[in-house]
Amino acid sequence: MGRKFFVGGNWKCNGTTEQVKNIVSTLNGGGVPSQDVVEVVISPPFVFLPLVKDLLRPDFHVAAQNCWVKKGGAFTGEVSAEMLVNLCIPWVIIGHSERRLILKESNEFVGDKVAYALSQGLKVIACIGETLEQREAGSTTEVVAAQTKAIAAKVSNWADVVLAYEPVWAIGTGKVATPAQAQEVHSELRKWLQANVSPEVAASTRIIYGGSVTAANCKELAAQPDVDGFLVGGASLKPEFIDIIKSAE
Ligand code: G2H
Repeated sequence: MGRKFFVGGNWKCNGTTEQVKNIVSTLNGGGVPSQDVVEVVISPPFVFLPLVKDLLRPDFHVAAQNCWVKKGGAFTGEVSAEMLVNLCIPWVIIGHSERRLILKESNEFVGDKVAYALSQGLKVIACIGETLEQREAGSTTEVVAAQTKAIAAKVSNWADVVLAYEPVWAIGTGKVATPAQAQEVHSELRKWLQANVSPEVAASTRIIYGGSVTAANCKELAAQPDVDGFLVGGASLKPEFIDIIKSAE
């Protein structure tokens, strides 16, 4: 089974109502390949999710950038998976490095979150990736394997999981991984899934790349056999996001 190209736009903590309307209007006017060729998911901050969902073209979908690890209740400031389901938000990003590093989310906590979100019917973009220090120490494969293992330990159905490899040193820095660097890690991850989950899951799970993806570098990255799409931050707020979607072709 072929893996459909996947492009996510992670707006992070950016935007005003007016800016959101402008970005959505640009996206709605853009000519992109059909849904049979590429799956596009836009992830605005929580507060803008209903607005974006209402205004966005129907062939694009929306994602939250996080959700709580279990059923909602007395957890001030959190948003539960149930609430996202109630608002018909189909996707959620979990384990982004900004949450792992700044908010100290551990591998186990991320694994629990992925499992709970899936159990409620959400689809998950699960993020993994090594820091510069870890890459320079030669432990990239070990680090991403441990992050994936913590997810695999809690998840039995991978059909609704997209794995996003985002090297921390490439995030928002302008230092994109070379196509060969991305391919190497994606290939290692697929081998890990084959050996530790199943050959079917390894063959069908989309592994997307994130970290300073732009219109200028996306084509070469997309041409790598194990790069199944992108999670785009800064460039997803700009018209060039349309060109990144087009790299699916
Ligand atoms: C990585 C990426 C989006 P950027 O965080 O998830 O952001 O493209 O700005 O590096």
